[in-house]
Amino acid sequence: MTLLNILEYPDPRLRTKAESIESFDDRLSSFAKNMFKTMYDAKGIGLAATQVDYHKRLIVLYISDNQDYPMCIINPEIIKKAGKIIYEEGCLSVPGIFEKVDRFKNILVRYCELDGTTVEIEAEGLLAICIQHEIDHLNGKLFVDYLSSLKRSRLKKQIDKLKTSSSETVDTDDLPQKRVI
Ligand code: K1U
Ligand code: ZN
Repeated sequence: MTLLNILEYPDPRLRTKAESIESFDDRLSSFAKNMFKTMYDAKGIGLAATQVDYHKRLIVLYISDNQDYPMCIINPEIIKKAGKIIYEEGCLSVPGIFEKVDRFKNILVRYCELDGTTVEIEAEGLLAICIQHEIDHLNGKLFVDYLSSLKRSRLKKQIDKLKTSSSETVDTDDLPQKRVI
């Protein structure tokens, strides 16, 4: 299994609209395994293929308090939605930032499983929030797009600050090296 690289905001590749999956073969299963490994390693509860620069409609999820098994969701479609819920969301592509977003509370989702079977599930709470967040990724949308322009520009400064402070950590390769003679 391979650990995949997660793209970070504002990488323009995160804005790509993913295409439907047509072949349900061994290559797809092995890609899904790599997605699960990457999600677990990053301590996320979801991951969309777009985030690892693969522009096909596949999502992996593991929400332990809701659906106690890993889910691979291919070509998802929301066919019913109701209610409203506000939740402070995070995103593996926008590390360190958490913001409140409005979502539908209950959704009915139709999707394909890894073997190509079409299924429907009713989702609510965190599962519904996470599915909507991941479908947005497949459409090139990020949770920060829901924020006001003022909040977004504040966020941009916050991200730049986080990046500067992480690049200021001392690289020991730059220090004088002790030579044994
Ligand atoms: O798509 C992603 O970037 C994954 C994202 C999913 C998500 C979390 C919370 C609300 C909406 C969507 C994450 O897993 S962020 C990781 C995280 O910080 C978290 C983990 C458990 C519960 C809540 C947040
Ligand atoms: Zn995300």
